[in-house]
Amino acid sequence: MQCGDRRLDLSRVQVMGILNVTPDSFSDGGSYYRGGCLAAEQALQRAAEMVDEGATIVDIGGESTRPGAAPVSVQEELDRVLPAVERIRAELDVVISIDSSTPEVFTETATIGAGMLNDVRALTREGALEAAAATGLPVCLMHMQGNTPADMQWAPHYDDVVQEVADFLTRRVQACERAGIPRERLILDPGFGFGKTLEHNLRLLNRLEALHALALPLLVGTSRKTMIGQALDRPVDQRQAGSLATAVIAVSKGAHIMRVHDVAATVDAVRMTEAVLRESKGEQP
Ligand code: 9MG
Repeated sequence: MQCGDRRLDLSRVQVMGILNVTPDSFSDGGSYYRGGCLAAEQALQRAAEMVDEGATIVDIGGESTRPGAAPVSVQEELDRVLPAVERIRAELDVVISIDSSTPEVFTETATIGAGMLNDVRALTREGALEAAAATGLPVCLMHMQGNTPADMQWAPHYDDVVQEVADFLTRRVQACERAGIPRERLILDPGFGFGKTLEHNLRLLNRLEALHALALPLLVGTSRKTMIGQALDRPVDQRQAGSLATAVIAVSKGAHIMRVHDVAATVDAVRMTEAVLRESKGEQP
């Protein structure tokens, strides 16, 4: 997949490292937001570590998607994200993904070298489809029940979670195509933890193959999420093993990109899973 001037080989699973540049970072063990240049330098350092560990994509987010997180103005989001994108773009050979739903952020970051857009709202904000189309970049469309991270965990309900997620993503793919974003530039994500109970998340992971019916690459983000805390009764700083287990399952069910905090451990888990899968197809280890 062409990501700006860099190419992503989706015939192997790619690991996307999470880089939050928000003051209330979710669970990466430390936010890279300290205001201005210092934040950008720290974001660069963390991104460099993740690239050394095998990440080929870094996902930079300036708006927290944690339930109940305070909304952020467009200017604030730009102020958080742009310096980090500039520094990482100048120093590292990595695809820069922009975790945002904001049209102005798509436009500005694309101008300075972002390689893909990752929108948890699947381009539903006003002007988002048009702005994303104009960047020419690939877009990850994620499913979320409820309109915002603030209200998504309010009694999530589905008659058939897998079917409803697939139907939503199908409608968003169609909306993208109508707006001039071709299928070749789309990646899909069931949105683990976004408006879903533990049971919904486990069902989606078990039935991930069902989303291959849409014939697009799949991105999966389960790293350190509440679903792992609930299944194992573990606080956020003790969820690495559970996260790796979900990565192995996702890869064995055909995920193309894993969005994670623990890059080195995930790369090993993913490569091992791929080796086993290759053997099952009679290929060289
Ligand atoms: C920003 N963000 C947080 N969780 C995510 C997930 O599961 N998928 C994607 N695409 N983005 C996410």
